[in-house]
Amino acid sequence: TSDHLRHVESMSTLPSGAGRISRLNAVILGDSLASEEDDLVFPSQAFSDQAHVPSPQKYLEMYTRSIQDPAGFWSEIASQFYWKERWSQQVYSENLDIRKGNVRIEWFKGGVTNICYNCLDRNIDSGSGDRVAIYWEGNEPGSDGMLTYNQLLARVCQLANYLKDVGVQKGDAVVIYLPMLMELPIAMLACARIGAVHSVVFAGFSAESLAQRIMDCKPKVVISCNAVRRGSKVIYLKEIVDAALAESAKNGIIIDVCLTYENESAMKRETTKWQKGRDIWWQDVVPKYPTTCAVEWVDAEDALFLLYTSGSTGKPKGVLHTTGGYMVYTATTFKYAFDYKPSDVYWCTADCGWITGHSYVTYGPLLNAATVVVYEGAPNYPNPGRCWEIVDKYKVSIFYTAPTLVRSLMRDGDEFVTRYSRKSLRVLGSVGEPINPSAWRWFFNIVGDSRCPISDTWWQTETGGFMITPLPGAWPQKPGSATFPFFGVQPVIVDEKGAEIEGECSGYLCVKSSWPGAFRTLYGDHERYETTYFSAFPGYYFSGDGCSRDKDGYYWLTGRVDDVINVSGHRIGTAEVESALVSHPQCAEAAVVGVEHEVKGQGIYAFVTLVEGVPYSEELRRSLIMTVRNQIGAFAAPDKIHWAPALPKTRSGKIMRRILRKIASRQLDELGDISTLAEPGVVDQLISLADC
Ligand code: 6R9
Repeated sequence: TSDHLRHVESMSTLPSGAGRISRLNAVILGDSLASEEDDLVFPSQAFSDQAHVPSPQKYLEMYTRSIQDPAGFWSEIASQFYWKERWSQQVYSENLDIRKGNVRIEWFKGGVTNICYNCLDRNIDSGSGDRVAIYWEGNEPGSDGMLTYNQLLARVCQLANYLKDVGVQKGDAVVIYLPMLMELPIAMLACARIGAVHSVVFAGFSAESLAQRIMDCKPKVVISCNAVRRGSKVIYLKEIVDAALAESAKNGIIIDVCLTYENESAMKRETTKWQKGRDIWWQDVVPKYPTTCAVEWVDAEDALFLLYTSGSTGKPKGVLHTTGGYMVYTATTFKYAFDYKPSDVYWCTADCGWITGHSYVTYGPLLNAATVVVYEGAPNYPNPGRCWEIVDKYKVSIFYTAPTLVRSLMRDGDEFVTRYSRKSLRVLGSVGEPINPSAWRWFFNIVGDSRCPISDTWWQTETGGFMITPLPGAWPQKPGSATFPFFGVQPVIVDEKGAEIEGECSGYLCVKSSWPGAFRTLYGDHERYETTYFSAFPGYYFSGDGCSRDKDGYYWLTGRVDDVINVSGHRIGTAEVESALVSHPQCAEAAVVGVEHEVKGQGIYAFVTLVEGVPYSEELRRSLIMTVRNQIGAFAAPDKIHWAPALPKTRSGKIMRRILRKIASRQLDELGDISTLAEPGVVDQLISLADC
């Protein structure tokens, strides 16, 4: 059927690999190998023997079935969940081709279920009630807590009852602006239980960003807390919420209920500013409600959540995921990509404010009755050994994180790692950006003691779950490659004209046909959904990423090909940063590009033209950066402001970002053809100001 299948068929004849790890060490010691691509790292025989998918042959068998008979493959898996009513005859229906009408994806339509019920009640009914659902670790070493599945259900039900009582109904939006407290997954699950649509906003976003999201989805209730400790800092979240609610009220969106958790360790309620009538302390009301709450049964295609993400243009997009397909997909990808077993303890360092926290802190793991570590604090606080201290404390066996953290810990030195045992670890994971081979090797050799496979999972907010990922027992890995597609996923690489390229190649990464976890629309803007994702290459979903495939069929992600920057695994649209900069009264024009950054992957590099007559100054630089922090959040602050008397533009007025990228990365001999510029002299001016 597909090109990929043919590749995989040839892969299944690879030699089986126990003992090949020594070859990896040879690379580190400096022996040169033909190329990075030839560097294979095999799982140990013992690992493969116990794995869900123990061999390339088994992968091939399951993958082939998933492509040839998606309906059969996925409905068998879906049957393991509880459905109040089974889905209709037709397991899925889709149209991904805008030339044939509106883009539409539906899975398990007509099926009636509830994802909270499947995470909690179903697992409790099958004997997991006393299993630990969440180990919570506070920012300060020594502060911790835990909830069993029974206790988690009780907490979720209390909040669900409260939300119903204040008028939240099926289909209503609820905005959640919380740090990594247990209350964050509790709030998500409580919404899901009553059919409300949660929209979690990462608690690092500014008041303006929060307000923008509130105004877009118009929630019935906002759930937050007064403050949080992160590392040695205290962040006063309630002040940010107050400012956001004031801003949205100015625009006619009035929020009646702001449920606020008193995070005592960071701030006492007495010192928290309060708006009587609107603000309610969580602790004063929620515990009074019954610990059981009837489930709101929903259609598989009813909305589960909205999550805003950055695009290359305009304001953030509300990515909408529905219930049934997302449930089946997150649970299944979690199980296979991490080779999850009931004896595992799982820790994902992502915040629930991002998709990784939705799919792989909350839903995927809990659907598998897993024990999840939720960590409130900064990963290097009070020192760079904290992660491994936590791993040893809870006997974490699956550790899932981002390359940026790996690189930053790598810089801090091996001794912070090696002083801890880490012997509970058996699978490592990486997400958010391509992991460079040297970080991969450090993660593998030092953190994992050369015995834990790394699942480098490529996916997106839009895809709901893993798309290209190692299955750790099945495949030899190549450091830096996300390896092969997950079951049911048909990646294709296309050229500029949208023609599929076969074999060894590089181009734009697209996906053919749908998978259960795919997003269904952009909230309130289906047209933008179609134009952003389905019109560049008609017939395919376009990811926005570049990708190459090597001679063995391995996929290598090469980063965004649109105007999205990936800073520490966070997606930031250049347009958003530019619009924040130009809102500064002294900024006339701004152009933002990504540059390579040793720890963050990419850094934000901003070219700024000032209003006529305004002089450059250190103070102004700081004030411009402050403006971006206030409008988006600290994580989007530019790393560099480059004063630009003018920007290089074509005669039609288009900013030539290609040239700006080269200047930003100081590749001055690769500027290429600048003769099409309206004023070629601009380039020399910019170069002369590079280090001012
Ligand atoms: C899950 C998540 C999506 C973008 C995506 C790509 C990059 C994520 C990656 C990766 C290479 C990986 N990305 N995982 N690139 N290898 N394993 O991060 O979602 O925040 O929507 O970002 O992140 O560029 O397009 P999201």
